[in-house]
Amino acid sequence: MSSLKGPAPAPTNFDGSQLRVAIVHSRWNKTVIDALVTGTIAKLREQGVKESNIVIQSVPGSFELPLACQKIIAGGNAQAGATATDLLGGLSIGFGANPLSPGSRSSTPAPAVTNMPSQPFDAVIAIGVLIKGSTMHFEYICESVSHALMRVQLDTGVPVIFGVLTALTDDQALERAGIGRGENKGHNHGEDWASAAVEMASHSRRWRDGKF
Ligand code: RBF
Repeated sequence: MSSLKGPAPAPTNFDGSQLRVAIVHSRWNKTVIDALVTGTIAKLREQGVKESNIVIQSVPGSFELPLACQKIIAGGNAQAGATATDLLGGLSIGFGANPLSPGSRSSTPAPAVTNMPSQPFDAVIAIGVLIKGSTMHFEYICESVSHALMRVQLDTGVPVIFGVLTALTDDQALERAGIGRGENKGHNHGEDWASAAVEMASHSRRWRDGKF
């Protein structure tokens, strides 16, 4: 019998071929992190996201994830803006330049833009693994990180996928990464996060354009 838990499949298949996605992961509990990141990348690729459009960054622990997501989104927007300016070949319309007269363009030649990222991030996937220990850190970090990641996505308007496992035991964490030690290997939740990223990024583009 299929499980009651987990996401139902999306009503349509989403095409990730035009999307740019960032993965930011913490380095605490690295065995589990590595499996989750691998599962996430594999599923993104399966959904058509180009390797060159997947950016991976790491931070020490989960507590660092929200700020990293915020900065990465801002950096992606800045890159996209810079690329747009470069495409204009440094055209300057203002003091000292008459855009109507030939040869009045800035003397800076347009740099080759082929390797420049030309679009902001369509989604960011934040991956961390919190395992309950004997201190209150678990509760504090879980609470603040989940609230802060929500804030980042609402403040920026860019989908931030909640890829933070909050496990009571090591075995729980391993099973949620599909590498359980027992008979039950579990399921790699990274795959679901990749699908959520592609779906939310696709919806966001459509909704932004008023297409429902
Ligand atoms: N970071 C995690 O990503 N997962 C953890 O399970 C985790 N447990 C921690 C337990 C303690 C007692 C402390 C002090 C930190 C822990 N961190 C954990 C690191 C935390 O997210 C952050 O990187 C550091 O507190 C530095 O800001």
